[in-house]
Amino acid sequence: MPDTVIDLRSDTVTKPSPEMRRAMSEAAVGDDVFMEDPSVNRLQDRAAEIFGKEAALYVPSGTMGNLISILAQTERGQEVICEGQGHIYNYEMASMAAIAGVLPRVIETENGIMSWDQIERAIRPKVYYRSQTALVSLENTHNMAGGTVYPTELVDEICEKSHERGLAVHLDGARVFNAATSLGQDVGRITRNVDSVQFCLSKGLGGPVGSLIVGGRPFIEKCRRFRKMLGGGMRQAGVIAAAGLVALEKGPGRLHEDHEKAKHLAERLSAIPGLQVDPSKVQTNIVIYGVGETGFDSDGYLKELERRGVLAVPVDRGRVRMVAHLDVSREAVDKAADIVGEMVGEKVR
Ligand code: TLP
Repeated sequence: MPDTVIDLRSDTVTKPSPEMRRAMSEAAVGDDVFMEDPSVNRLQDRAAEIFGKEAALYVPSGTMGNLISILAQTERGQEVICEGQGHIYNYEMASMAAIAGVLPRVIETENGIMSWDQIERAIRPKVYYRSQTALVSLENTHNMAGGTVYPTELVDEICEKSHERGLAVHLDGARVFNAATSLGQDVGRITRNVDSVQFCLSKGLGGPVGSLIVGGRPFIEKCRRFRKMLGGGMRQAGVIAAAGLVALEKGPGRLHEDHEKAKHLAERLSAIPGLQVDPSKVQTNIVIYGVGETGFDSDGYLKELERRGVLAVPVDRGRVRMVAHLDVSREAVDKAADIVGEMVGEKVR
């Protein structure tokens, strides 16, 4: 493998900046299980303020944040409506079933965006011998559909109508700041009507560890108990929260750069014969494209690409994902596109 590797596997691969490292070394800390860590408290207060919600809770990962949000808003034997390509359904170790004891009621879509009509048809009738729908879970941006964005009016409609039916709405907002950037609206607006949000510091925002759950105060207090139950009560977590605070303050303002790099990457890839890429579908920092006509399957394509110094991940047998982030420059994106072009060209020829 060449000396320099261009890592487009995920926006999770970024390393903490010098400013984050400084904040970590200087962080005031305390025991967060006693709720006495000033840095964690500041991070939580700031998150709640930015989202315009009552309270927030720092959790070790997005996966735990989603599970806790489900645990706090469902009972065993109930159902959660979610999308078929969604993270919560495919990449979280079936935790909603294995730990929360709820059944995912899955809606398949092309682009990751569920309509109210689809959701309504998935709601169980209110009869005692049928499992009851408790929660609707949205993903914004939708990762494996290619970083797609929910129109805010649709989120509002889903929330209003779900609430009328007695259902809560959770948002897996791992990349909600990317959604807000793409929409040109602030995160508080686009999440105004959802009951709970999980967002990640460790993705596009560039933080090293953790996510926040944001919502009403009684909900967050319930989440705090479930976090402890799952072993997610951290002690002097201020050391990592301090870096998270830098990510929260500084990260959102530069996400448009990642979106530009992803769009540019998609445009470059679309000029390579054999790849199926539609740059007009790239709304944020994620590019998913087909490699089926190159003569490679995804695994073969990624292995050969890795040998040439570019990393990406598979989506399925015929599609791969590349993600633009803080630690990859526009020049690196161009270089990656050159390498893909050479590799595919040799194969197709
Ligand atoms: N996504 C990761 C992988 O797990 C696929 C990535 O590289 O994109 N919700 C969404 C929408 C996510 O994309 C992820 C991580 C999570 C939740 C989970 O966050 P973590 O990794 O902090 O548990």
